[in-house]
Amino acid sequence: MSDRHPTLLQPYSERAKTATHPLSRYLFRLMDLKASNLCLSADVTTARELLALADKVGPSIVVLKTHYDLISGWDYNPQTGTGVKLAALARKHGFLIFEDRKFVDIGKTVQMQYTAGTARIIEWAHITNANIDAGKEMVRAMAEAAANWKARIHYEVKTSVSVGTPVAGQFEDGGEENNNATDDDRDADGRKGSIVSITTVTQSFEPADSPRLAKTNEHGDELVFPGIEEPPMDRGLLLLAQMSSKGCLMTKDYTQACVEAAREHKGFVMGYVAQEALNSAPDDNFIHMTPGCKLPPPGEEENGHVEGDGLGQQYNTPAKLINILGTDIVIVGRGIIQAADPPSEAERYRRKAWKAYLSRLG
Ligand code: BMP
Repeated sequence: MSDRHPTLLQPYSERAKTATHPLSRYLFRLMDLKASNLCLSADVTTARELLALADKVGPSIVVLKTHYDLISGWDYNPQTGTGVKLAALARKHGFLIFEDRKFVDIGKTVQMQYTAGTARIIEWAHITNANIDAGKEMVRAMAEAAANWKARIHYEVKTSVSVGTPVAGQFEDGGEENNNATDDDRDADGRKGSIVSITTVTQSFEPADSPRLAKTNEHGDELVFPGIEEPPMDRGLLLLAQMSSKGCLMTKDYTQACVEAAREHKGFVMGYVAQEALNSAPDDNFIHMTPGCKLPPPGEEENGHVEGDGLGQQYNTPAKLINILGTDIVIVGRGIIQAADPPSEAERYRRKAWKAYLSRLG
């Protein structure tokens, strides 16, 4: 870590002005507005629990991190499913959604995993992350997929359904729909052959007039967090530069390759999942999100040692991560989820992490 990098002493409101990525600029402003540098890692087991937790803890956080693949009952419906409901809660409480997917594969495969398939992650997650062991080209592939997606969602698909009697041409040339059967095509009852009617789906593209994705969500669609506009439609990537787990095999060279990839793709890479600040070039202003964070129980020495989880996870306190190691957002899972009262525990984490940031500013 470069101890003296200027970003370590800059308020988030200042960093909002110079960050390259539109979503980073937005996130820094949101952090300043909510006085929060807390991300909840919502590692619960059902979609119902996920949504309830997001609604309760939403006021304390700026980012909610998901692992959609450990949630049972995840509803994949792109109009009404779990991603859409989560997006509505994100608007209501003012937080960004970060799907901790840790993409790693050849470029073509990650493009498809990111934008398509069952989960269509790009549609509901503002942020995702990548392990770039597969090489830096993967980042370019994801950036390209995100740019194409953004260009496409400036238009929304308008679907209209009509029921009518088919004419022969519809089956033969597969071309334009035509429900206006002529008298010649019909028998006395207005039917053509043995086919009575057909449902025709017509799709046209219309400009979307709002940056919202979830126009069709009935619950809470109108609720928007006050004090800041909705986030930009840009998607952002965090590079998994360092991990919190014991014996992690990510080398210094790998971390350095992440730093280079971030600089090469500033328009898409917001920053890192890392254990320390990695900004070192004069104009670096990447954001650092850090898992492996836990507080000692209330009443115990605030900066005392925190035991790992026995499965390789290692923990540091918000004070150490933010104030000493210079990261920006702490990611907390079980420290909050397993507390007797998660919303008040989230508030305790928010206060401690924010205090550590203020101490860093001096
Ligand atoms: P917890 O606070 O309960 O230990 O959860 C940490 C979360 O952060 C988990 O979702 C885990 O997958 C994630 N994570 C991590 O712990 N260390 C890393 O280096 C990277 C992660 O994404």
